[in-house]
Amino acid sequence: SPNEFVVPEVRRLDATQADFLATLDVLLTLESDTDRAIVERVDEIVRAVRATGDAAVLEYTRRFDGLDALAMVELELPRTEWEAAWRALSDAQRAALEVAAERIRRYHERQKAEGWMVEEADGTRLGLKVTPLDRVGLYVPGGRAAYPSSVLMNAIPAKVAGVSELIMVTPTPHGERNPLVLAAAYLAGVDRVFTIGGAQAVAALAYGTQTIPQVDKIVGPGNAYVAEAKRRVFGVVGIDMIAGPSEVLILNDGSGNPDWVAMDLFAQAEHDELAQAILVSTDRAFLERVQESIARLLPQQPRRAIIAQSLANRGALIYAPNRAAAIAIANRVAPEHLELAVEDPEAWEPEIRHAGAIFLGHWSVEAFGDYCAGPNHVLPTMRSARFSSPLGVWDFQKRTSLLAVSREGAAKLAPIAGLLADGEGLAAHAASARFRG
Ligand code: HSO
Ligand code: ZN
Repeated sequence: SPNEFVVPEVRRLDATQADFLATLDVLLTLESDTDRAIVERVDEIVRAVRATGDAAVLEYTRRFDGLDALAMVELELPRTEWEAAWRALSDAQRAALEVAAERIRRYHERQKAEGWMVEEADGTRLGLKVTPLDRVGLYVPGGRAAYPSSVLMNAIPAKVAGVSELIMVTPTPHGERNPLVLAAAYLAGVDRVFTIGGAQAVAALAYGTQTIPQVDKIVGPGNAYVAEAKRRVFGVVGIDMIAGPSEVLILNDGSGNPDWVAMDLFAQAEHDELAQAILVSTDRAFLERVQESIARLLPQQPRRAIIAQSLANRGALIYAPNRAAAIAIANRVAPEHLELAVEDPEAWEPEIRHAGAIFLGHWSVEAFGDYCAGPNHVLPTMRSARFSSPLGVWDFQKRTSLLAVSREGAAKLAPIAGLLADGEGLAAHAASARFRG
């Protein structure tokens, strides 16, 4: 009960202290050594699905999800059922999902890449052709980790890119379906839904079975088995990033409402015990006030146990002496979400180099980005914002080079290619080039 609940003391760090960076780095590190047992179990499942297809998927689904289907076709959920899930929602829920989907679609439309072609003086033309993927598999976890918002965030960019067939898989342990997930799939334009999950579903999508079509790429979050299965089939199919726990870093300059900031930290921390919520402020008094807000607001939170765990494990309230110091911390953390809870966010933003998404100003709360602002909520975690980007239309499009060399262009390129081929000792390359010269 809220009365017995003990509010955790969130660790306090000071960027002016000598050992600060070392302490910060320890806080950011998450031991992610893959469990050997999981690797072996997944390997076995993938091999079995590859060898016997539907039979293995049916057997694992019976064993792990307690679903007794005689044939795979029974595990395909007909469109009428997801349409029914959509119609069963309240008008308000349908309207909210519709607005969210529409905003996400409109934002992602702008990400569509166009091919191009340039012509040189001698008539040679060079270009790039952009093609959507043919078939994509979307994994949606079952149970409490299944977010309808994530269905929208994964499916809409795929559809905007022009993917022809989007196949969703989602486990329904003992037949227990998540109507909001099915409704979101209906709204987002998913093409087929199978009620299978785990490593067996990933393997089925990667290799195809008698019933499940083979896809070209698999996206979507999942548990440790699903993540390992995606890693295991990578190369046979493409995969999206393998997401770590969700993170937020909030930068503050002393302006704003400490209750808002505390709640933003909770919103991240409530995802799970390993989620990370960090506040950096250039104002020591503001840090005190946020600690007070935490103490007052946390006991009333339904997910207070998870929030408390996560804040105690990986949270921090950090004092930074000035804006430059605060921004240096942000760039080192390279957070999934960065909130600039400051008076003049436009002055801070240009200095930020590494973040999955930047939320500018006190009104731009992460929850808007999680659900309905428009940008994607699938973002690089675990400091990977240093080298990777949000999920986008680009993840569902691929590029092909185009070369159209004119007769005149060939005369120019033949001696160059010939000479370079000679240097590599590749005589057939040299000759085929010189034939055109
Ligand atoms: N914060 C999560 C997304 C999410 N939040 C879904 C609520 N539902 C990762 O960006
Ligand atoms: Zn969230």
